[in-house]
Amino acid sequence: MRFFQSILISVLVVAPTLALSGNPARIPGTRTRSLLHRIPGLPVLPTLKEVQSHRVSESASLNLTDIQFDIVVGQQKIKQLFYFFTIQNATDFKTKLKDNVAPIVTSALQMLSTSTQPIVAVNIAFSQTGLTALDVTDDVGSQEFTAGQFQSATELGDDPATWKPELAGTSVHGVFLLASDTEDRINTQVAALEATLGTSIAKVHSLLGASRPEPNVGHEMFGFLDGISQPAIIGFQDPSPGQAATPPGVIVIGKDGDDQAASRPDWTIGGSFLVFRQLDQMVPEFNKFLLDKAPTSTDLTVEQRTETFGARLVGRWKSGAPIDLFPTADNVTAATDINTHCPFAAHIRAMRPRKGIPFDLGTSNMIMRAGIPYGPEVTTEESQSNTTTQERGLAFVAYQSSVNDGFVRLQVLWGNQENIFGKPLPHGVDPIIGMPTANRPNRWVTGMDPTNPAANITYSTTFVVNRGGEYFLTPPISALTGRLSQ
Ligand code: N7H
Repeated sequence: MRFFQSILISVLVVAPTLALSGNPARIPGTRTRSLLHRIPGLPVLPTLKEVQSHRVSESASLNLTDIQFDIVVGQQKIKQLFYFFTIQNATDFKTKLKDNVAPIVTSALQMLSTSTQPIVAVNIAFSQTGLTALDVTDDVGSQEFTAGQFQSATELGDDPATWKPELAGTSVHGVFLLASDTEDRINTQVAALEATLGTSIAKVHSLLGASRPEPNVGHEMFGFLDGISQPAIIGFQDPSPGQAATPPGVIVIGKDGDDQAASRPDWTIGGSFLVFRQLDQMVPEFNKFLLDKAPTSTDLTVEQRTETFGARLVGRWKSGAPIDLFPTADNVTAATDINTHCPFAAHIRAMRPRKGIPFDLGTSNMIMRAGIPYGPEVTTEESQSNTTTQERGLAFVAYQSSVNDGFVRLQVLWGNQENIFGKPLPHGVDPIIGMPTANRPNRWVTGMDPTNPAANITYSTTFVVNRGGEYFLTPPISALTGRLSQ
């Protein structure tokens, strides 16, 4: 039986390739180098062999040939372009979606081996206005998605004036996510898609993400290793020691763990809600803040004090080592450990409250992060003037089956609010993504000075500024040739 299941999966992987020679949207070629980094400390994906032998996928009945790749691979991409578009001719677009785009959309299964990865991995997702343009009016079970992200910009803590005009509003109908190892290859894929889709769509905005150069591969722009704490999807991957596990339906619509599974339209099963945010990071200003506000200590050099302060704000050292286990200095070799507690206000503890809260959180608020940095490295002039002059930051992407339980809960309740869960020590707001509010224009944190945990650091600067975003539905691949193109 297992033998036949393996054959079935192999056939599903190979069949589209055979059927699609002649598709102008497909760029030819085979891969010898993986599309993904293998970054020590980040969760390891199962191999194609493991999945084909059904060691991990059968219990969750995940159809990995139907799930788009970005939902499960996390933050190990080398380069990724976000290409936002509006649909201009729905009839024409539907035909091309079915005949040309769907066949080149990359599945989760395809990404698990270099030999099955395409030259450029392609995903596609639609906003509510995109579904409406396609005349798909089904209730997909998310008020946030239906309203669009701009509508709740203020509730999220954004200043709508910082949104790029092309993202403000609801004119973005969809987004292509194009991942590869070089920008040239991505550009070739863009040209092929544009030539194929013609005037059925028009580009609204694009953003090229890229992993940072050595020695910062895998690190976000403030310098911290990113993408460490991701939930293991039960049935897809075996959790590594200390890694939290989640039922698949917390991330994938319609699966075990999705509270609304019974009422989801059939065609959405195997999809996920994609939250996109273009988050500019004010790196020189952040570094200056660390220098100015680091708690004083006679035992540490200025550099050690600022490093320690930054680590306590995030909850991890730049290497990824948890501050909880290594409170006084970074420990590069321990960067693969996943910790359980650190300052209450620290970003990772705000985003995943752990010990010290009066109940077990469960798994329903977990998200799968899939972002990538964008923009150039900080220049000498920017460092010297402590002033950002070029846009850089994190193309934040998170997948979940409930935008409300996932991203919105994390940003609005746990990120922006002070003193959630009545923790023993007033702790302040998330120093990385917590936003100022009308009632609390200044942000503040405690727990930064281990010798005086109650000391309150108050500041008015914001180091992360949202330049716009949208809520999308990343449908299962079958919906591209089914409901969405009918
Ligand atoms: Fe965060 N950072 O560099 O400071 N994040 N984040 N994030 N984040 C994490 O575990 C960062 C943002 C989460 O279970 C790490 O991957 C930056 C948003 C969650 O331990 C680092 C930005 C949201 C976790 C950063 C940013 C989240 C997490 C530690 C914006 C959701 C896992 C490494 C520019 C609303 C928590 C790691 C856990 C970890 C940073 C944004 C959520 C270093 C710079 C918007 C759930």
